[in-house]
Formats: sequence, C-alpha cells, structure tokens
Amino acid sequence: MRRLPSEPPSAEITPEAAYFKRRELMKNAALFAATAAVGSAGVLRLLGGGRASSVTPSAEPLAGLPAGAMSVRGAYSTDEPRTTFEAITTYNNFYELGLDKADPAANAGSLRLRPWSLQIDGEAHKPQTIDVDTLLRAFPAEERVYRMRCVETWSMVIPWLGFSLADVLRRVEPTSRAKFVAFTTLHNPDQLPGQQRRVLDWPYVEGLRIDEAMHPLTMLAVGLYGKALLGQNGAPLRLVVPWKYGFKGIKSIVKITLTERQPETTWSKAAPLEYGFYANVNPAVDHPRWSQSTERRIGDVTRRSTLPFNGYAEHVAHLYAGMNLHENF
Ligand SMILES: Nc1nc2c(c(=O)[nH]1)N[C@H]1C(S)=C(S)[C@@H](COP(=O)(O)O)O[C@H]1N2
Ligand SMILES: [Mo]
Repeated sequence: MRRLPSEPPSAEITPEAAYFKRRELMKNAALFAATAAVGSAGVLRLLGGGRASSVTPSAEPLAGLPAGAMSVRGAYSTDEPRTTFEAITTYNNFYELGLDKADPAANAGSLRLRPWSLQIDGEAHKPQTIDVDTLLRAFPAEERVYRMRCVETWSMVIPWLGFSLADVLRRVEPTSRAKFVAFTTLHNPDQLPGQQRRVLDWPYVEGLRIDEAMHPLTMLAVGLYGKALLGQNGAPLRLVVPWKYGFKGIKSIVKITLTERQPETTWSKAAPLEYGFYANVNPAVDHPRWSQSTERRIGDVTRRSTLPFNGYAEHVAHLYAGMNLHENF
C-alpha cells in the first residue's frame, strides 16, 4: 500500500483549471420536483423559471441560485482566519487526479462537470436520479466556514457553499432499514486518469452512519469562496463532514446509496489498521505511523493542538456515547 505522506511539500501555484461548459439539463426536474415537500412552490418556480447562462466559468459565482442565498452564513461557521483560495485550490488530495498536492489542480481539466447526475438509491421509498443543476435549484446554497483536518496532519479553514445532506436524503424518504449511507465517486479513467493505475480500489467509496449523515453539520458542498467548486476540490458535488478526517469528504460524487449494512470505505479497505470507518478526528488516537495530537494549519508557521472531533465535540460527541473510540477509530 502506498504511503500517505506525513508532511506535505509546500503548495505550488498552478494555473487555474480551464472553463467548463455548463449545460442546462432539465430532464430530471419533473421527477425530482414531484417528490418535493408540500409548501415548496418556490422550488417549482425556480425549476420552471428562467434560463441559467449557457457557460459558467468556474471562477464565477454559482449560477442558478436565488439572489442572496450564498450570503446566508451557517450557524456552525467558525470565525477563524480562512485559508487562502489559492491554497485551498492548489494544495489538494484527489488521487484520481494525481498523487502530489499540486497534481489535482493541474489535471482537473480532464474532469467534465456537466452534464452530471446524482443517483440516490437503496433503502429509499423514492429513489431517483437527479441532475446536478436541478439539485442546485432545489437546495439554496449557504456559506459554512468549517475547519478541515487531514489525517496527514495538515488543516485548513474553508468557506464552503452547500446544503445539508439531510435535506437531500429526506427527499428520497429513507426506509426504516436505512442505517448507513454509502457514497461513490465517478469511475471514469479518461476523466480521472489516476484510475488507470490501481493505486486504490476504484471507484473511491465512503460511508456514514445514518445519524452522522443526517447531522446538520454534514453537507454536500457545491462551491467555496462564493464560487462554483473546482474539479480539484471535488466538483460538482462533494461531501464535507467537518469532525472527521478529510478522507471522509469524498469528491465528485455520482451515487448515494442508503444501506442496511455498514458499507466498505476505500481507505479502510486499503489499510484497515490505519484508517477506520469512523475516522473521527481524535488527538488521543494516533495513526500507527504518526501522532495525531497536533496539526499544521496551512499558512501557519507553528503547529497547534488538534481538538477532539476537530473542535465540533459539543455538536457531535453525543453520537458516539458509550462507544470505545480507540476500537472504533
Ligand atoms: N474521490 C476522492 N475523494 C477524496 C480524496 C481522493 O483521493 N479521492 N482525498 C480525500 C482526502 S485524503 C482529503 S484530505 C480531502 C481533500 O480535500 P481538498 O483537496 O478539497 O482539500 O479529500 C478527500 N476526498
Ligand atoms: Mo486527507
């Protein structure tokens, strides 16, 4: 198994990714709207009204969102200094686009962001496949400034744009058997050339317990710094679970499956003794090959202490009451 570097090299500045054509595909709109809760007439109006611009440069504000939606600040946002846009978009882990930190930004041009659809299936009364632009119209994005702690011991503060995963899951009406949620990244070796080599078992898969997935901190991110997400950050749709190590934040998601059994996850398949299913940030449980007690916030010179649950303990510790967090790492 390939090692995760324990201390990354300094970020390199690479040219911004190329612009992507954005296509307006409404074929799933009717199906998705039909499942909308009573009182969502506003959503239907958004779906029916107006034309989004035909080309959205990736450095432009997100199209198709209600005016002002992006300025709504999530209740859980931190006011710690934000990591720079440049660092967030040029210092990445996305092994499908290369193994070095600068590779994803350099190689993201091969990833086609539109058309893109998200399949939601499994233990749901209303499984469906949703075009990503329909999703963007149905769920107003809000800004949430979260800490992100990579298992490699670097961290960032990222102003995401997105919405609660819970809101999306409620639309498909999970059955009583839905105990876990499984996520799958796009599997396309032409667009994600790293998949041409068996560095990991592709496609990348991740999972959450249903209560973790429904927690209001858990989000699907569609942008950052007020702009549409770039390929290197997992566009067009990426999971963010701020109290867990960064590898739980699966990128470029094409499928979400509600399951009865705990799903496999890429890193615990690759190295089960090093990466667990839970992957809660925990300074008291070291990685077998390095300490997790401190971290380097990108942009800082000195290291700082890592906080239990990445500083979100008051919001999420109750989810793990009675569990042995050394065994369930
Ligand atoms: N599909 C996929 N998702 C992924 C990864 C990956 O290699 N492939 N890397 C993970 C890791 S280890 C981290 S730390 C975060 C990094 O997200 P960022 O590059 O947007 O900061 O993405 C996670 N999601
Ligand atoms: Mo990571």
